[in-house]
Amino acid sequence: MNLSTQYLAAHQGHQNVSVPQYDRDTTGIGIVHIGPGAFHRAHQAVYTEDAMNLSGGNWGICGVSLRSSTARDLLSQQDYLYTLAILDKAIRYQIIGALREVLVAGPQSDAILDRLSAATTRIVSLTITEKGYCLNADGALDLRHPEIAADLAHPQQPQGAIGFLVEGLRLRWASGTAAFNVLSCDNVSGNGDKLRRAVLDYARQIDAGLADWIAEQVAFPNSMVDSITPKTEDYTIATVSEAIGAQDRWPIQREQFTQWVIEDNWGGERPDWHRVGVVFTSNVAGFEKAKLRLLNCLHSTLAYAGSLAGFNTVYEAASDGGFQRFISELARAEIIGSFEPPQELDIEQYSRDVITRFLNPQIHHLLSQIAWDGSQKIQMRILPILRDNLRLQRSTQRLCLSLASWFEFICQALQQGQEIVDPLADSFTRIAALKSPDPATVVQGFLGIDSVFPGDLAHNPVIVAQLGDSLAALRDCRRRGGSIADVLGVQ
Ligand code: CS2
Repeated sequence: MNLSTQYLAAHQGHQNVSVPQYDRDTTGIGIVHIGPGAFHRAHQAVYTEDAMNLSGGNWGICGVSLRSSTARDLLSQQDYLYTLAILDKAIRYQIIGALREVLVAGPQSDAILDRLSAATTRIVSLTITEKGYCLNADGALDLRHPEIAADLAHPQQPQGAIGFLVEGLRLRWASGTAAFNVLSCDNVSGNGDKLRRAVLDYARQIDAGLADWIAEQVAFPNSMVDSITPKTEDYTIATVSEAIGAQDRWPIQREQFTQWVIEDNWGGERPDWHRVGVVFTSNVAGFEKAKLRLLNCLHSTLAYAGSLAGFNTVYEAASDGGFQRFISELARAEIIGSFEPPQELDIEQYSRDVITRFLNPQIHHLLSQIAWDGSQKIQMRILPILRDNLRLQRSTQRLCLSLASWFEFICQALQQGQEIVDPLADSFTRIAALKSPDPATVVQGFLGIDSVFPGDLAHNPVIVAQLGDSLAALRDCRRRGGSIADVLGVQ
């Protein structure tokens, strides 16, 4: 039996498989989500599902895929239902019905614009990853970015997220339809503020009046999102389909922990997210810094240093004594204290809880997945901490070792001709310095990438020296066949 609407009726009340409690057939679409990948389907869509289970409402989701048709091709065969497997001591399964359709940019761009301009659409949310914002190192829209330049040349046939947002809003402006609100759900600090600035910069290139209308009418709340969501693997499909008694072509697996903090600075309709655990607050910044710095920075550290040490998953790397001590020390000595945490957060406990989450044996989280897009992620996860620690005259040694492990990760991939998943992959191959045997030359090669490293860091003598020493130590360790724990300084 395939997972389908028919399955739901047969499984109402199944003890280990929960199903939608609202009538999907009479529930309208109220949200367009750009980037319906694993994280969206494990996080925002689940909060929306839970809100509709409790309070109903026309909050069905239209997913918009900008590049791949996989989500549509697989999920359309099962009425867009999918299983969320919550991997805790006891695994729990929830069939999610909130996603109602997926449209693919290009062949279905007209339908996407129809959905974006429909009055029934009140929220447009996004998980397009750091690179989807097309920002430069200063956090402003890069008007020369190929995607932005292409959309500005043909603004009514957009291909990118920013282009679709602005064209959708332009159509509403032109037809006198109220604006939708925009909710960024990416690991980008000040994600709503940055997206608002990018959308206004883009709109101003088209029509100043449109930009003014957007500035006045559209809210772009900041938000922090969190739930460890490893990508779906073949065994996930097999075990979930077995557990629910139906073939699910694309289930999602996730840890039990989930958190969504949204800035409470907007009116307009929204699902009853506040009734299902979403926190609305004026201080999102503290929560997002805690998460980006105490979870994502440690994730990236394990992704690069752990891969260099031969580990494959977060669990393997975090279970290694030397690595566990290093990331705990990194958090204690160089991350906690680099920012003002929310008053309601016990930051030391939060930091310990993050490492406990990394040690969940049920979660098979590949370091290679976390390693993607390093040139974008380090700008959100490592560089801001370096800047704050320099300003506060705090230690930066461990952070530089983390950053140097990314350098070495890229250098080894270049040497071995391995695929590098990063928007700057081609640029790396063209920077001769990255192939140098001299660590200081390699460091200069990376720091010279001005779309990643702003001048204040790239020319800071302390940072340059610490990066050079760290890279030299990593390479010396590799030459000696030693343990990277020696380099991490914690046996
Ligand atoms: C991870 C994040 O892939 C990555 O870069 O660090 O996806 C991480 O799993 C989530 O932010 C956790 O909320």
